Amino acid sequence: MKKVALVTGVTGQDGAYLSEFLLKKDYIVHGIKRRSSQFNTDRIDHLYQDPHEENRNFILHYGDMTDSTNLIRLIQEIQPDEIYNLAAMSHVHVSFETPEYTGNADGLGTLRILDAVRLLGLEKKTRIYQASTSELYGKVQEVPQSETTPFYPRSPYAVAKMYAYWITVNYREAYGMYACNGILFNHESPLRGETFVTRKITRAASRIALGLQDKFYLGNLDAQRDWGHAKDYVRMMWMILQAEEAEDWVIATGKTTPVREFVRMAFAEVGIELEFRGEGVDEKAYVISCSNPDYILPEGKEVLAVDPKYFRPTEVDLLIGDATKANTKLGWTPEYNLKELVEDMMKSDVELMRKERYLKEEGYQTLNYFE
Ligand code: NDP
Ligand code: GDR
Repeated sequence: MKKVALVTGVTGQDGAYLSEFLLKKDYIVHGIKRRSSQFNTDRIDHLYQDPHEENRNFILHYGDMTDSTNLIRLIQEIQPDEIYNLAAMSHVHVSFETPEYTGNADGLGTLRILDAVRLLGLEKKTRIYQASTSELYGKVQEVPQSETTPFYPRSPYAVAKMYAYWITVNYREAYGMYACNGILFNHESPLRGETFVTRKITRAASRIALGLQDKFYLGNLDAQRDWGHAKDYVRMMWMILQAEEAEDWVIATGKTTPVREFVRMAFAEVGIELEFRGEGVDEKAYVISCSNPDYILPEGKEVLAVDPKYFRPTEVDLLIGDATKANTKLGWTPEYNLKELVEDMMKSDVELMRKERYLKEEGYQTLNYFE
């Protein structure tokens, strides 16, 4: 019998990589997508199977984390062996603008999944993975951060995820359910949403190199993140649910890097060396050399400035994870280092932007948003 997985947030970065991973492991994968006014399935279109085909192993359903009856019905129909709860309003800055919705989808949404499994009597059948986050650590209490580090969330997103974390632990303890938190540190990829900082940087670096854009703006360049590759992290989600005991796990690379350094590394991939001058809101980055003949930028050109609108009301300054438990108990180690991650993202974005430049040259309207 094939194992059956249900993936919420299937249209997101992790949902796409996880679905690919599970399909390779011969699972039947059900995904929950939201009804939006346009298709939002770009990341999983290559997995799509016509609903008229027989014996499909990738099946999409409409649903929403704010709709209990929908979730109960889907879980009843699908009877999953494993649920990966990845759906969330996942942008930390946006959560300050939509705090109530974020609490509903990210916090209560997790309760809805857990309670549906309990109500349907699937406690002993269905294993649940909850997408917890290093944002729980928030204001620095300890470095590096491990499973025993106290939480101090610093955004409506992180507070909602803290509820989700504890309700997962509570359902495990109260009802003997196999429910686990993966406390994942930042993970990125060519599929990363365009408004998270790494993708914003790799898109802008590619666009600037190809002459599609003059400069770009970021917020806090001093923030430090422990960045890994999403492909390595979805593998670990699956490993977590195969472990004998249901537990909570930190997944991280153990190395941290400032946003400024990520910018430098991205531009270096297209042969552009940058120098940062000024401090705080006056900090800017300038081209000091351009070694790639395909991308000619004049020396001294300003390519990056700080815009305080990207500052958060409360910031998380430093994240660095200690994944010793996952390394030793589950044998997990990441395959990608930061340099390889930046290379992968830049390669993909340069290719995308070449297409965009071609379309623009042919007179077509292209998508320009930089939030
Ligand atoms: P994305 O933002 O790329 O994807 C989020 C997914 O959730 C999308 O499929 C989105 O659908 C869906 N979604 C949002 N709101 C709802 C809702 N109300 N009902 C149903 N679906 C909804 O996130 P990632 O793939 O990067 O992250 C996956 C999970 O892991 C998230 O929970 C995130 O908070 C968490 N996480 C991520 C980390 C990271 O570094 N990437 C680190 C730690 C945790 P749509 O496509 O329609 O918008
Ligand atoms: P984060 O990721 O908040 O860590 O949450 P993001 O890439 O948004 O920010 C990382 C850091 O970069 C700083 N920054 C900017 N961020 C954005 N988005 N845009 C900017 O212009 C900018 N300039 C500087 C931020 O202030 C921050 O310090 C991600 C999400 O995937 C969450 O869902 C997940 O839980 C955590 O990672 C772990």
